[in-house]
Amino acid sequence: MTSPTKEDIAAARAAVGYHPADSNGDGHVSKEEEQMYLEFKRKELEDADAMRDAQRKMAWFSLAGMLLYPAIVLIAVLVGVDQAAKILGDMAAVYFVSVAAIVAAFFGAQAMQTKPKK
Ligand SMILES: [Ca+2]
Repeated sequence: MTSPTKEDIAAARAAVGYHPADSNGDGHVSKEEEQMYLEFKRKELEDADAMRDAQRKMAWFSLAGMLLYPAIVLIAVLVGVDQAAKILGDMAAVYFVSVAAIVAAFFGAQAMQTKPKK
């Protein structure tokens, strides 16, 4: 077999489509295009990382609120603000379901993302 000629490479590239870094579509990745592409990729990764951090923080915050809720009710009773304790008690049902939904959505999304893609 002979080594691929320039025409072969061009044909292969045409079949696959342009390289994603080749933003002006001239079939050649220049230095600027390469840098732009790498910068874009880096930003993408940073965004994904920031999103994961935000979601994790939210899940932890929700869980902490859920665990501290009874303690807050207890404190309200002990301090003697009965009205606050009563309102917190009335809110509890809605609150727990909402927080459970947030946490479930977080772990569900995590599970879906970590599942290997076929
Ligand atoms: Ca180009």
